[in-house]
Amino acid sequence: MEQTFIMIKPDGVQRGLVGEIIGRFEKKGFTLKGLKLITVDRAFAERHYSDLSAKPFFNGLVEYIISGPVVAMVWEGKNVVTTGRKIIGATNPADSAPGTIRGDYAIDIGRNVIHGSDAVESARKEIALWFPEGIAEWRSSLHSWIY
Ligand code: RTP
Repeated sequence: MEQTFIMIKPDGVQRGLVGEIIGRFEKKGFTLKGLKLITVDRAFAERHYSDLSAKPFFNGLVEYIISGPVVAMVWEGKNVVTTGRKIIGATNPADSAPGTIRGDYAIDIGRNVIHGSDAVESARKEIALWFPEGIAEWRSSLHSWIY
């Protein structure tokens, strides 16, 4: 089953949006496979965003991500990468539709509350980076009500 890496950024944690965001993924029917509250250092944040190192906003982005604890998660389900990005909404909250997380809770691209992997391959890399200890194995009778 497909997995994605979802991170509630420091602004989302400080603003008390953790429960709301987890609830949206849970109620959709996705399965929570990894979860931790963690403050990362500069080297780790730079590694996570290494693809963006040439961007003019890179330093500000790294400062933002290391500014407080984040909630790192692995969610599992059919098409969870693409559907997760839809639940999150467009990168710039000015373009995010109402009903999406960023559309409902963010205003500025530099404080857009949440990250979600953009492809199955990047999800695999991000899960390996953030959860080197591995993720939960659990059986659920829920699946037969969703698939
Ligand atoms: P994310 O990785 O956080 O899910 O975001 P994304 O794929 O939707 O967007 P991406 O282009 O990968 O950018 C990563 C994060 O960088 C910040 N950003 N700031 N012009 C700016 O100031 C700017 N552009 C992007 C955002 O926090 C974005 O989520």
